[in-house]
Amino acid sequence: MRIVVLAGGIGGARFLRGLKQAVPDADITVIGNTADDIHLFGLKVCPDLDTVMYTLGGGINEEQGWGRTDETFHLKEELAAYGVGPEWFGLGDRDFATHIVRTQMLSAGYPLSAVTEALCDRWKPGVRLLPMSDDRVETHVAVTLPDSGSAAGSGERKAIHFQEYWVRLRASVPAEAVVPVGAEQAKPAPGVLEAIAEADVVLFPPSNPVVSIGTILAVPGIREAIADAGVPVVGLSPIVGDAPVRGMADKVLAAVGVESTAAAVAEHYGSGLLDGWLVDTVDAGSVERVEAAGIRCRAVPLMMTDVDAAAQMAREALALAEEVRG
Ligand code: FO1
Repeated sequence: MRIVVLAGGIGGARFLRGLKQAVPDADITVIGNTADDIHLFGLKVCPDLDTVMYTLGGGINEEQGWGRTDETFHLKEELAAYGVGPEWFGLGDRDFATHIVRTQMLSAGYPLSAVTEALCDRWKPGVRLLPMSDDRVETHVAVTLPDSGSAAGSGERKAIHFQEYWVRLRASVPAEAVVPVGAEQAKPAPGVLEAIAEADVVLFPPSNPVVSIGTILAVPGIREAIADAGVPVVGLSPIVGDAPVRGMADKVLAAVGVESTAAAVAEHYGSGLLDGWLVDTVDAGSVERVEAAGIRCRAVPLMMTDVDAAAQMAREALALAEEVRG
């Protein structure tokens, strides 16, 4: 079975680990979000690709869900001693090596897709990991910073990098707009459209519908390829009991005018894209609303407490795919 999965960071990576356990013989292609990518200290950092690669390759910091296990922060401390930041983004020594190799290869002219393949040679994630695009796409968030009452510029509206919104501000101010800068001009990375065309099923894990899956779908050609593939497309709700399972998805959902409920996220994707949708058992009451929108819906446990739980979610998603296939 050929499965294509659109993935953001932690939610996508943990779901993929379950999917691999559920169907060890499946041929899995992951289309990873790269709009969270950021240039820091002259290096290109790809948080979502790395989170998938480290999680499936056994190198992830399990508690955080991002970054490396057994990490140290000497380099960051040395940079801070020179007054070189940002101090709010936690890059560890082991993780730095990945960004150095990636940046060297990019500087030598390799596209991000080839660099990702080279990095995966080491980590052997057991899936084919493709960036959504080799072109630069960067999510910016429009915010009005709180009026500090002092300096000029306080209370100003500005666009900031997604990581600054997510990590430095911890989404503490409303996201007024979320813009995947560069998406309109971006092309799908080599292999992306081919993988979709050859897939037996496409899955949307419980990743952020706006800044993860939303940005992948914003790359021209990807949404159309999925809608036209003629295979079941099944998603899993990242919202359980009207709140995000992890992260702050509700903040960015508000920016695109979508309420933070499992049913509203399904409607946001729409029946033109989605054939099946899994909600958590606590949201069983929303099954009818989703089905009224033309999307087959089932309520099953959606908390990825461990790999077995994630594997069971993957089995449910594949069972729903078979059901809609008819
Ligand atoms: N998330 C944090 O909350 N704080 C951090 O300092 C941080 C650093 C970081 C470094 C490398 C990396 O691959 C991911 C990192 N993340 C961090 C996670 C990341 O910011 C986001 O969770 C994802 O971009 C959202 O998918």
